[in-house]
Amino acid sequence: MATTLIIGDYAKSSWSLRAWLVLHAAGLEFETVQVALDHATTKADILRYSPSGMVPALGRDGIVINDSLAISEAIAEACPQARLWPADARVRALARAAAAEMHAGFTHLRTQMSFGLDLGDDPGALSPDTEWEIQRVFQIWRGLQQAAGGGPFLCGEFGIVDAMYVPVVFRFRRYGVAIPADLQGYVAAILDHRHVQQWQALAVHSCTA
Ligand SMILES: N[C@@H](CCC(=O)N[C@@H](CS)C(=O)NCC(=O)O)C(=O)O
Repeated sequence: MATTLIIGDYAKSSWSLRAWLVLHAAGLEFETVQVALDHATTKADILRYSPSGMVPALGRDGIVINDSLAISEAIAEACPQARLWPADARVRALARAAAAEMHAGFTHLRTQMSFGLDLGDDPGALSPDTEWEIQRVFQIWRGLQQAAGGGPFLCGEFGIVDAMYVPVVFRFRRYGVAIPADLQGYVAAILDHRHVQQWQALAVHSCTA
């Protein structure tokens, strides 16, 4: 059964990164089709594959699933052995809430601190709303780690909730947001994760090609 993930540029598409990480975490073999963002033809190019005109989209089982969270849920169902959500029902509910909050919210943080893999950019003076959302991310990370009772990731092994927050780790790194001491291990684990590193390598390669 062919599985194809439609993604945007590695250096630009945070939502593509999330879905791509989930497919890798599931151990699935899949092809990628990349559509360049920010071009005059981008919308039309994406619409050839994805009815929403957005990436990521997943072609599998004769259907196209658009949206990173829907893709993640479909993969979690298809690959239960990958344990992409925590086994404990209470921790799973908290992880789902955290993933949903990321997916639907953090608009100030996302607007003021745009996604990128580079370092040392200046976001300007952070608005109070952005400052609040940064603290809210830290609160979510702490809450999950305490509920799950062990790392190295938010709920133990790398799962969907981690994939949802990887682009935030890159945003924090890009703009030099200070990570509280108790969360530095988590950020290091994300940046060391082999698929996170693989995505960064692909971004470098695609920039120089
Ligand atoms: N809620 C969607 C958001 C997807 C999204 O915003 N994708 C951006 C790229 S990261 C996109 O496709 N933009 C279309 C464009 O630039 O024309 C999801 O979770 O997949």
